[in-house]
Amino acid sequence: MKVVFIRPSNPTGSGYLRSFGFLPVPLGLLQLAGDVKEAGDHEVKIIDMEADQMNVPRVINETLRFNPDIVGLALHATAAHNVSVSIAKGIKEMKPDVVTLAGGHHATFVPEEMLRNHFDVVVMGEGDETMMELVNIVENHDDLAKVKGIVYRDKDGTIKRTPPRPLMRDLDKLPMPAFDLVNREKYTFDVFGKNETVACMETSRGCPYACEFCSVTPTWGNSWRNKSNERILKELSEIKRLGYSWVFFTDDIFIVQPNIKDRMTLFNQIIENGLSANFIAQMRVDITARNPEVIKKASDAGLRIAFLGVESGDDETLKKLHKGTVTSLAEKAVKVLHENGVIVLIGLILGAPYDTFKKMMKTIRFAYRLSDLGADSVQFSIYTPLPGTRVFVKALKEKRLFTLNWDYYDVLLPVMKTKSNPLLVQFLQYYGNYTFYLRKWIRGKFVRSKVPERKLELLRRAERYFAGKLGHYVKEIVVSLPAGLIKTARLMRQGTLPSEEKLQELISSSKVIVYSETEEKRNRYFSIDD
Ligand code: B12
Ligand code: SF4
Repeated sequence: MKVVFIRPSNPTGSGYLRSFGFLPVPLGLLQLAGDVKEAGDHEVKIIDMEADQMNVPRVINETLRFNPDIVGLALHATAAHNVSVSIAKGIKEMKPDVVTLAGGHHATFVPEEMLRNHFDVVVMGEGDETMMELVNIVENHDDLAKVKGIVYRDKDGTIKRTPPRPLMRDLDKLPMPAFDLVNREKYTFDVFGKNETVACMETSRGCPYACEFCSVTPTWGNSWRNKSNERILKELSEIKRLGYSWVFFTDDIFIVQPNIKDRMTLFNQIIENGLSANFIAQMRVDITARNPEVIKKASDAGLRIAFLGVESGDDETLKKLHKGTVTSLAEKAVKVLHENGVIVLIGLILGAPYDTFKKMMKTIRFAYRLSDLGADSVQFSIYTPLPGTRVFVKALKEKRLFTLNWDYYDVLLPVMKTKSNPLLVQFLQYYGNYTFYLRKWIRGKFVRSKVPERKLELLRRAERYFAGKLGHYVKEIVVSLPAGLIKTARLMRQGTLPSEEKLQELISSSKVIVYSETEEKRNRYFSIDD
């Protein structure tokens, strides 16, 4: 079989690429390619729309040139929905016998919509074992009903769901990701220099928490699984051999309570085996704040950037978000990371249904406070009800959504009615982002004597990059902000509501927690705050 996997880009592209020149390898697709190769004698190609700055016709042409039997698109990001549909449509028109597949966080929760729009099969949640089976079933013209964990269109046109596939218990059984299918030089991290390249690696899957806005828990279940340290070291040495200078650990939470001891061992083993690289990881503030010795060891092993999901500067809001942390822990976490020479990127959310102007300003001021404690960079996102989450179901039931055009669900535009005016939320998002850096610059905190040496060197490199991008930032403020405000104002006026039938379909597809086998567990997850 000939299989093409595609990473689509969304209309606004990746915010990280625009701001930091950060584009990591498409790990999900490399993993799936590894899976397919393990499943049999199949040929695989990866097309990365983002890395190659491709438009839809070029993606279609390039796909067809390979003459594939199966084409799979990764729909993590909700905002990549429409682009993916256009790609599938173009491919199907030219080659109707191709089997089109969709997978990833978004596709999992809107399978009917995908199947009505030029996709033949949607793979729910974890795709590895499903993909290994699927490729052979398609090759043998066998019955799709035999494959667990998919939604597909039957020959008579009806939509069928097969029983859920249990999660893989042993992640060490995963084949190695097929890094040979991509060109390292395309995966860059320009903020630190032109030759910096970024690989991705997952050491675990899932998250034991259940923040109300996040689609990770519904996608992977409320469970957390990890690879053994031996397997992690094997993958790391392969990545090092390939010459990547940065490794982005894609784990939702890189250190969770049950694996603290294992992580300490891992960091020691990385040091002993000379496998240190520049590491980037996503962390919880509570675990970081409470385990400074682990952070020190992580930094010694190579942790250079930590993304902290701080979310809010208001404790009451954090409670409502079901974050399970408090602001004092965020302060401590930033300090611990900073003191250990780690660059700190903080993520904050504005525009939750219960956010008021006062609370949002409190969050912005909290970002300043964290900046004074050592936070280096900020990302203000707009609270977005993503398919699969309970806030999406709630917003649908309460008819709060302005639009179901997925292009707008890029976490940068307000898409629902809340207590605050969406235009204000959007303005504050820009205001928060830009004043954070302006303030830093004016106060001269960017490069200062108290910054640990490990971090200072990277910050100096970043400074040069940002200086070169001043034009881009001015354009963002002068062009993107007014354009965004106009777009939002139009959306608010339209306020298109889906038909009752569509509404019910979205609610029931979104309420499927892929790996929560019992009805009772599912109901418990969705009844929080109902
Ligand atoms: C790495 C990462 C990025 C990277 C690279 C993204 C990429 N497309 O490869 C960067 C930094 C560029 C990025 C950008 C963005 N991201 Co991001 N990102 C992640 C992250 C942390 C890890 C993804 C990953 O590599 N996982 C490991 C691999 C092995 O798993 P996987 O990719 O999920 O694949 C498995 C299954 O999902 C499934 N599968 C996936 N695709 C397919 C396709 C087929 C055909 C099949 C059969 C199966 C299948 O099988 C795979 C193997 O089991 C996830 C969170 C997470 N932990 O998943 C967020 C996440 C995917 N990102 C998210 C968001 C919002 C964004 C941005 C919109 C942010 C922004 N405003 O800029 C952009 C969108 C960019 C884009 N065009 O896609 C959200 C998506 C939520 C949503 N429904 O929209 C997530 C879930 C984070 C979150 N908790 O909210 N992201
Ligand atoms: S936001 Fe982070 S901690 Fe919360 S559920 Fe998602 S991945 Fe887990």
